[in-house]
Amino acid sequence: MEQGTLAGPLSTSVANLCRRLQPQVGPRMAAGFAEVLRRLGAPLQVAVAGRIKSGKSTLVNALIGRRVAPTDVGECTRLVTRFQYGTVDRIEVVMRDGNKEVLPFAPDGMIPSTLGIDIGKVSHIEAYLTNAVLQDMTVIDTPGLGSLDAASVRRTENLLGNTGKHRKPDDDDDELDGAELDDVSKHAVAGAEAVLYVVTQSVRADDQQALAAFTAATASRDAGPVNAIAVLNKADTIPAESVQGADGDVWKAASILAERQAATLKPKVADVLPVIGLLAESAETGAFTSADAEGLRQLSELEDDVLETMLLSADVFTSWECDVPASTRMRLLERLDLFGIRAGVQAIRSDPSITAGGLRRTILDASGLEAVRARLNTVFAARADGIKAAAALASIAALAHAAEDPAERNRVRDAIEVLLAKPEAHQLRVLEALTLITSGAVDLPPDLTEEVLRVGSNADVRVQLDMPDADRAALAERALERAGWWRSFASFGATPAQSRVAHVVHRAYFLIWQQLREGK
Ligand SMILES: Nc1nc2c(ncn2[C@@H]2O[C@H](COP(=O)(O)OP(=O)(O)OP(=O)(O)O)[C@@H](O)[C@H]2O)c(=O)[nH]1
Ligand SMILES: [Mg+2]
Repeated sequence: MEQGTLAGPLSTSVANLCRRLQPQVGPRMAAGFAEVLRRLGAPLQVAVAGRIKSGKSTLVNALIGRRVAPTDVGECTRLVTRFQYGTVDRIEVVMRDGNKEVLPFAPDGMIPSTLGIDIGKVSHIEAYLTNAVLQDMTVIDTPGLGSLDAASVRRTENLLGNTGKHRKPDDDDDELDGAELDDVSKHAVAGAEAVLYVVTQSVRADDQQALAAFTAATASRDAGPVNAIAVLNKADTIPAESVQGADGDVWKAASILAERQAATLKPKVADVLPVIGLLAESAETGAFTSADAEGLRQLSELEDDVLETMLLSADVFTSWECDVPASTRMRLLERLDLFGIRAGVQAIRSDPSITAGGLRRTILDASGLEAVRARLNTVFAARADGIKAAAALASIAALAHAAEDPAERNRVRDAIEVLLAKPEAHQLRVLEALTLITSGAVDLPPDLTEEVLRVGSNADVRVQLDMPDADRAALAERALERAGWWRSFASFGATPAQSRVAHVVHRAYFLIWQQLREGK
């Protein structure tokens, strides 16, 4: 069993609760607690979800910094694959009966696109990689929602917790031997904790449904913008001319469409970031090589109108008669597509001395990946403690619900009550308040909204109080002043809904003040 570090004080309290109760409950629930403990110690579980062929696996590769998830074709795109940190690279195929089979990587370092195992018997794939990014985040690649293949949809829905009612144990499931988790419990502890939701140009009605199902099933009941981030992928394929106000600029067009989609997806996600996964993948995984840079250089030497004609379509680009070898062009097309090729050529023309590394950087900048990464860090990392603890508490509550012994059930419920009264549980209230605000369920003036988001989604006191250079005394003074302000707003100025949020903000400031005063 892997021993990880806990995300923060609340996760620690929940872990202590599990350890304390474990000897007092039956073997089945004790096994459930063991699983909850294991998950609490693991990095945040981020599922990359979205419609079929929206570019999920491509983004997964970009985030991990290695081309390891198969894209395009092959049966593995129909399986859930969990990419997690390990000290050696290893692929395990987990069978539905619980058995595991170790699989070698394909010669190109990827997960083989065909397993050589009856896929109907496969539950999912666990890939252990040494990549440092995975120390903070387990990335889960999922088969596309909306794919025609019912089995892969079921796998994804199980992962996202979207099974609606509790599933009956499958006929071919092994007999329970008491210490094993039954299907209900397994499901209760298996859901993803956060989601990176990938959409392309048009959001369809069932995308909304899928997202709603995810949020309903995760962690805290009203989770949403707190643990979901959305990206508008394949921004390069948007015909800029068709978007009003874009002035023919692809990135501008993507931003306009992304904003429009954010309005559609609200309140499920706070906003939608445009991204070009393909460019991100090529830049971050080393797929873009100096040979590709050389190919771009050759292209940049072509006559302007020739190049313009070639860049009209992929067909023309590859079939046109010119000095740049067709195989070079095919490679470039695969790694950069037309938009990336154009961006690369432009970069060379405006700075002929640019190196292959400089071009890689240009491509990365053009991909929009850095903004996605920054968002993942601020949103997920800062809230990991609350998100993980909430998920764990939901699992514990589900385990209690499934318990046959009423005394056992009550013991667990009482312990949860006690825990929720502790100061560190305040985070859960904060997450809830953030959700109320970002979803628009509670309306506040813009400056107050900003203040709530600042206090709620940062871990650094100086950032929370918006006083980057202040000393401890000044910080404490500000915290106390804001605590007082929010308390009187809660009592006098606010509507009942606002008041609920205001009480949480008041307490957040109060706890900050207390912490500053105690010199922690
Ligand atoms: N032009 C362009 N193509 C992209 C982009 N991202 C991915 N693609 C291409 O889209 C195709 C599908 O990408 P995948 O990453 O396999 O998509 P997926 O969502 O994982 O697909 P499934 O797992 O089968 O649902 C591949 O050919 C990618 O190269 C992008 O940003 N721009
Ligand atoms: Mg895929």
